[in-house]
Amino acid sequence: MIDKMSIIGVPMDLGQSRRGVDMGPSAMRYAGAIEKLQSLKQDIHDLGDIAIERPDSLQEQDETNLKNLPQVIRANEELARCVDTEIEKERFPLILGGDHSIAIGSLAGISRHYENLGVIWYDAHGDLNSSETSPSGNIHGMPLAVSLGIGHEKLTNLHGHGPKIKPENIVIVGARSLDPGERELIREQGIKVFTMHEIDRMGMPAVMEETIDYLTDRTDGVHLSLDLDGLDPSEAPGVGTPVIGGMTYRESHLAMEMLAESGMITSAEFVEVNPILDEKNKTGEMAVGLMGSLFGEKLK
Ligand code: NNH
Ligand code: MN
Ligand code: MN
Ligand code: MN
Repeated sequence: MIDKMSIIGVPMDLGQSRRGVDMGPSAMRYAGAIEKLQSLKQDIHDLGDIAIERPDSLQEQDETNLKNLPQVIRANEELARCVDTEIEKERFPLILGGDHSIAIGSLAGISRHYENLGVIWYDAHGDLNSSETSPSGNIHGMPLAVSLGIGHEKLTNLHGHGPKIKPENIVIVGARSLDPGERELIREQGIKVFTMHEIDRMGMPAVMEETIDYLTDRTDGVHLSLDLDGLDPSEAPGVGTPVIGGMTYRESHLAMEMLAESGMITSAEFVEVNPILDEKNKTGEMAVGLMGSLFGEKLK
């Protein structure tokens, strides 16, 4: 794994409807993210947070079914530029969200550097909606589809290129809430998905082994996009769209340790931490614990 790391906070809550997830970067910093990473890596640059606009509260929702589209585009353009520059400098970008719409910018910046970028989407949801299929109009339910080239042209072509990724280079882990349009897309495009059913049946070790084997053969870099709502809300309550029946903290920990051993992860983001909905920053602390495992923390 690349040893030099740059941390980029994205205090964005415009990709969904519940306030508070804009404080995610602060919550993870407060839980000791930077200190944890400094204990594991030699060269850490904390680039602080990207400036995010406020939504125009007087503006009517337009007919596109894409909430706060102009602001989401501008924030993601800025993030894409920033991520791109850090990779140019051979630094590992670690992005702290923010709602999951920021994956649009992360992947836009990262994917310029890879022929076959792999993506592990650790999430209760597929985030494969478009304005046509979205039940909510929330852009945080769309970033994976956008990165595949499906959706509004200003999103799919962000940072001047697209599609960013190929369907066969994606693995979704932990899905348990997929909308009808998302299921159709998964079937159509042959996307590899480990739902909670497979995790229960095979166990997390086998799921991660298969994920790692699958991606090793076909990719030249792998981005981990970890949505904290992938974890069970009884353990990680500080998320905007909790779905019961999720992965445990221990399972997630093991998944991160196996990824660390594989050495395959070349960029990562931790998103959807909402401290307003949390219990004493428990979810922020879990995010930091998972970062520790992902970046090689050892128990002995
Ligand atoms: N699928 C729903 C939607 O598109 C919910 C998405 N919410 C998420 N995704 N938190 O990770 O609105
Ligand atoms: Mn330095
Ligand atoms: Mn998500
Ligand atoms: Mn989710």
